[in-house]
Amino acid sequence: MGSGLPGAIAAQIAYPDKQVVGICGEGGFTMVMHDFITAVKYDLPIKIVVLNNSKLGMIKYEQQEMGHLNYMTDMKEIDFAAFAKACGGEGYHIDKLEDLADLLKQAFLSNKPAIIDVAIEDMAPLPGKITYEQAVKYGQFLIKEFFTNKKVEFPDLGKAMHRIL
Ligand SMILES: Cc1ncc(C[n+]2csc(CCOP(=O)(O)OP(=O)(O)O)c2C)c(N)n1
Ligand SMILES: [Mg+2]
Repeated sequence: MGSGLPGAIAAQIAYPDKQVVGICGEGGFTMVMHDFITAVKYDLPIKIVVLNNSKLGMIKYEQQEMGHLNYMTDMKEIDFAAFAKACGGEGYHIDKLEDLADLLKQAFLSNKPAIIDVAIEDMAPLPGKITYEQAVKYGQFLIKEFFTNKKVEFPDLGKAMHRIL
């Protein structure tokens, strides 16, 4: 985690004739985002795609799968496109699928370093196969969530079935 941006900078220096693209979650990106200034300083035309769900998604679902209530997994909404511009680079914000192709094209036609902040859905990552223990612990999370926060949100059982059977 946190290696996407510095990795992209290093790759662009090592391969100046290639187009380098870094893809990161917003949580990983915020660990190292100040490094974007380095890309601007050295005119590196890297494109960083930030998959932004405003949360530490993997950890959120790991906590649930272990039977815990969520703790400290929500991030504040951050305007990464504005940050990119403030650093002297280019910033794009995409929150509609219809805008994706056009804005990506715009970003790739430019020679400047760019951050492409893409809003993504909040979806549980795989395990491809859900084990019995994971299902029991997840049940504990649902019950805790109900008694503590008065919330009941069941996952899509149709989809989950495919991962149990
Ligand atoms: C250096 C480091 N710190 C912490 C972790 C544990 N960790 C794994 S995924 C994750 C959250 C990632 O959040 P984000 O980058 O927003 O991706 P998302 O899961 O939301 O797609 C954390 C804290 C790690 N893998 N590496
Ligand atoms: Mg995230």
